[in-house]
Amino acid sequence: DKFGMKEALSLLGIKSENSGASTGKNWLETKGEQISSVSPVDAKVIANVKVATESDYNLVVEAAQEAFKTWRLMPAPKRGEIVRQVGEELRKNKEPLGKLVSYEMGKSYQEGLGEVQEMIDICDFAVGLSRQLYGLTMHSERSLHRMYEQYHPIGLVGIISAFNFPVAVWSWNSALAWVCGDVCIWKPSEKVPLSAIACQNIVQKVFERNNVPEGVSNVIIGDYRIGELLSHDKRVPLVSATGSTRMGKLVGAAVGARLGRVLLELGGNNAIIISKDTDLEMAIRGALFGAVGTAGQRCTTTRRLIIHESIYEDFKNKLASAYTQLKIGNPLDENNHVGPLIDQDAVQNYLSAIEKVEAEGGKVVVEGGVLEGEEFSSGCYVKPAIYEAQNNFSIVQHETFAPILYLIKYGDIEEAIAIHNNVPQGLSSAIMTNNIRESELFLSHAGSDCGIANVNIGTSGAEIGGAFGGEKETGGGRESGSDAWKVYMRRQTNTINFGKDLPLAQGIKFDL
Ligand code: UN1
Repeated sequence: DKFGMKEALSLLGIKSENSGASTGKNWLETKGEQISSVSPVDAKVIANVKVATESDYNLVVEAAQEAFKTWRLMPAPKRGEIVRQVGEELRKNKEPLGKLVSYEMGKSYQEGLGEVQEMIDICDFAVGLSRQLYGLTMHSERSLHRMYEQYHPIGLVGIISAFNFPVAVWSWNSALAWVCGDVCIWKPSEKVPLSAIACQNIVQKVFERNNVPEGVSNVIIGDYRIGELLSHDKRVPLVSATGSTRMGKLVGAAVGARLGRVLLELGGNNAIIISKDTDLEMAIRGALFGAVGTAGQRCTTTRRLIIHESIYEDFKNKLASAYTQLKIGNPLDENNHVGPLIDQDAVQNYLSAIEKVEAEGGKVVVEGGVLEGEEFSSGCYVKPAIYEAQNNFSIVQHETFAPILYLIKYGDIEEAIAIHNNVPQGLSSAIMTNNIRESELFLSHAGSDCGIANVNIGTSGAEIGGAFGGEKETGGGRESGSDAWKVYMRRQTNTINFGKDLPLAQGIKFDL
């Protein structure tokens, strides 16, 4: 236990056997099967969880419905004050929670800490927001009338989160939803249940001090069946789902069929255009972190580099030599850059993508492979790989959640942008250039079609202050900063007559 994991688990209230459903202080006697959280770092069982059944799910939804009746009546700035305290509690728990995220998910400890920092930041953001949540005032066309709009809480918010950001993505949703007056039901990925249990325990400390009722923060652990229950449930007006495009299409269809609201944050196929007018050192660093950070398991991971032909060979060689410096191994050891993939299935997907790119005619630049030896005994450690490819290869059009980077050559900037946009996904994008014509074109309406477009920054590592999400098969949703809060509220237009007549709008006369 040289990384102090036992202590971290005990600080976070993780036991060896855990319940898979909670309404706050209350952890239910869940009736489902027992699952184990196995660390991809060393294949050890961290702890067990008894997952939730449909009847457990219903108990949670009923508690949430009850809680909403009182939570929505608390003034928003008071809810903000409670979220402020959640941020404080997260600051106190940053190291143990970052460590658990690193151990349970496999990302580096630094990235685990970074993820908790995103949670702290969104809490700060939500506190300020709690005194805003602005609607507009309009001028009525009728005399002695007033017209304005209000944002009211929408109700129960289902949050389906992915394994790769086990804690931050939930907090982007829950911190905003809470200040908006909503109550949350969180279905974390069953690959990382303990990180969710830890978050619930942290929040509960604050909620208990502030007499927040049971049912404002709920966790429900289980497989896709819990996601299906949430998606079909009319009692849940908003479902926010982060994960694969395949999952998002199912959630979107089910919620759409009942005309509920979705916030979808799905796959990316993010590229960086490397112009001939680029600062090579900066471009290499941006591409390197984007492609191998979190072992290629961010939705914002750089998957394609579109490189100008005049610098192509030079860039390729420099990047390949940077790859030889990468240290792969236990992510809790701060000397390592790249940890394991989440599980054996992910390793299989990685291997099959390599097979496919080779079969389609891709040329290897940096060879991949699964690492062997004692340090890698979980079988989840893979070498980041680089291939020269064509954008229209079917494997290049597809998001493989692993560190495989495709290099594509271009001639002029219009061609680069066309290649860039020619994928089904539209999350994050970047151009590395010192040429203002190119960068402005890239950011223009004829440029990148993604929800995020950066200049001289890689594709990953977005700040929480902006709206996060993307277009096309990425699902169209926006989470986190800017005015993303609006999706968690229902808008009401109010018109008030304070005169003695009843004039009709549009000048209609209706006299008896
Ligand atoms: C994700 O991979 O689902 O922009 C979220 C980033 C992080 C969030 C990624 N701030 O890379």
